[in-house]
Amino acid sequence: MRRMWIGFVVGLAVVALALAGCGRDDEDAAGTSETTTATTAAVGSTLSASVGPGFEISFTSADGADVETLAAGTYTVEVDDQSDIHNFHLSGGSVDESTDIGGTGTDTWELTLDEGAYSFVCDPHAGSMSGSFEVSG
Ligand SMILES: [Cu+2]
Repeated sequence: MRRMWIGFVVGLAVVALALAGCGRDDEDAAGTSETTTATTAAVGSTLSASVGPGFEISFTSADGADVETLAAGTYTVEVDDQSDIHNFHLSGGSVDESTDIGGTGTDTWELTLDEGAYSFVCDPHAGSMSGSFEVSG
């Protein structure tokens, strides 16, 4: 009877260790994917603002990752408006820059970003084409 009880306890311990191991692997995988989908960029660097040709809008750093946070400072923003039904409209702090809805083409904005919340949007499709990032002081 005592021998069966010990076997049961050892069995439980093995199952618990296996579950704990799986949990750690999942966390590692999630942490790795986060670093590739969100980023910050150095002050003074060039960022890319893009809209179209489909219903896509993005604000990315040089490595192609979505910008989530920036330090306050001046940045160069290369804008690529690829559609005559969309625009790229960036606002926050003292910044309020926009491309024409009916126009297409590239532009370069030199922007000084102060601390605060910023958002970018396609005005005609604000419900489905938008994003945001934070600038820290
Ligand atoms: Cu649009």
